[in-house]
Amino acid sequence: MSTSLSTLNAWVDEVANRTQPEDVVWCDGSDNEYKRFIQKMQEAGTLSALNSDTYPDCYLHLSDPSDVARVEHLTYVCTESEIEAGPNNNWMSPADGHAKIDALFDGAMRGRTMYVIPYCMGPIDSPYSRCGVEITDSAYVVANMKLMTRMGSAALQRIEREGTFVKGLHSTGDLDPDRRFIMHFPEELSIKSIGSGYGGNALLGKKCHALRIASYQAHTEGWLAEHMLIVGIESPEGETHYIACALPSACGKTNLAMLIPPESMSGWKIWTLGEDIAWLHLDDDGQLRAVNPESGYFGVVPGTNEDTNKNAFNMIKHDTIFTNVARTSDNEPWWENKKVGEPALDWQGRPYDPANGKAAHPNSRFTVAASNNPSYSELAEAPAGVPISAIVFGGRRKEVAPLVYQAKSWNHGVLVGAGVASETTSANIGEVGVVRRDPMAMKPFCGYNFADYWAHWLSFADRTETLPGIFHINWFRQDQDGKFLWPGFGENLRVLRWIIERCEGRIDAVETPIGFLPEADGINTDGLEASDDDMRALTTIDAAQWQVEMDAIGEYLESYGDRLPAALRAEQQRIATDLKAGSLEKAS
Ligand code: OXD
Ligand code: MN
Repeated sequence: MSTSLSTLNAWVDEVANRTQPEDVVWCDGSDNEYKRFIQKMQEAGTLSALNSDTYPDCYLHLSDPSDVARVEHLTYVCTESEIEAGPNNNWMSPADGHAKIDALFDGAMRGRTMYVIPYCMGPIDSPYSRCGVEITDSAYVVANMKLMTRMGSAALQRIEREGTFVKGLHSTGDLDPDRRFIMHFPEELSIKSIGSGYGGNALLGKKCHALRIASYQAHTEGWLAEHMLIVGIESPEGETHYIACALPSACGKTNLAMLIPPESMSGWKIWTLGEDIAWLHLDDDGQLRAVNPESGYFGVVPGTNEDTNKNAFNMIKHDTIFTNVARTSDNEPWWENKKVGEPALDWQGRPYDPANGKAAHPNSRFTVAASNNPSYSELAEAPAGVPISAIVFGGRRKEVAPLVYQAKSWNHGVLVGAGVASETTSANIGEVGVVRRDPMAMKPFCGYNFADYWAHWLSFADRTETLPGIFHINWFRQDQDGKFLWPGFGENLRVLRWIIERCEGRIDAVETPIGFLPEADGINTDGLEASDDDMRALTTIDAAQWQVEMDAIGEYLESYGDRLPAALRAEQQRIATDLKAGSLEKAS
């Protein structure tokens, strides 16, 4: 296979000249091709089959121990002017970026095969979808791209028709962290990544294309590329609402996207459209609609068990690639909190010894096609996407943020998103457990200046009168003894139900300066262990704590200087002033 598109051929030739591969393979995306890659990796020793009785067609890949997560400090946005990338990104000029990384690509594929992967982000015939081509020297990347994207011949046909595509060049290089860079050139719609074979650093369709490049593109074209799950919630009456929810990495997006209704809500159904990324567009009637650009999941494994996420637990029992999990003596994958089995070998392939730390790496992952998910929504393939009733932001906060609240207006909701903060987790390299600002859960993923991004969000209010309500959730509140106040997981549906009822204007709420909170009996707690005191702590705010929080948000926003939209500053000041005037509560 090659292509009739001369610009694509020319780019493939140019890359081959620079990287000097032994051969070039164009990927067609077929199931047979996937099987050949799996076979080839097993022969090369980079993939091993897991227990074929209990985990049919499941495989394990162990990465280099220095290459286990996204590397935000080595990730750059290379725009002509530094201010366009903004203080939220590492910046290099395009000239310097290309010079630095091209030198590393010189001869990088010598003795290796170079794979050309045409892919489509989003349903293959959706006007909202965008295509790309990834060139890589990693067969593991090709196999993952097959599960995560619509890759191969159909994507190539669309690329040939449209003539435009995002260029993604990837090589594992020598895996030396000192020669590892992930660079984005949004003005050229191109990505260059070297030195890592892991996840978001290497599967370029995901964070690099569908978030960093796409957010930049969305800004110029009038849509939004967001770090959001998309889930359909069907009531016992058969009415389905779709919500898009942004949570920072490893805060439970996968669990929420495939939630299992608790026994107390047995007539309800959950339909998963996406668990990491949403592309949001206004349709001709001014309705916000979402598509998931991906077609598979790259999810955190530890903690997945029959109780926390039965759907995910079952979904990864077949046709799954595991990365950096442990193994049992009968060759099943194992991870912390799996609740069955014992580790025999750890994530580095060594006999398990607790003295070496956890058996599975905390950021170990599964890669699986979305259609494996028992709650997969057929509408995930719908070219027009789904209408969004509510946008939900959230974070991992042991204090301050209540269980749920609703913004008073779109502009207020943009402030709620801009003020998102969360305790860090192992999904990225760096200290774990410190609170960091992560606006719209996009801190590592927004391909341009956050101040311009917030202005873009605010501009949607000028384009339609039917925007969804905006909410904030926090499943992670703790009491003084460190106990979680809310049971989480399936019980989170109780909170989603409150959100839907608010969207439909069916229930009242308590108005506070930070937004609308549930009334005392607003959230159904029948059958829950949560005491009245716990519920009060979860659904009220502490005015003094919130004054500190609002000041912190104000200070953070001001770090964006003159570009900060005045409307956002006005929202922050309004709330800070109301809080200082006393925590007024009134029913609404
Ligand atoms: C992810 C992340 O891998 O957000 O989805 O880090
Ligand atoms: Mn993510």
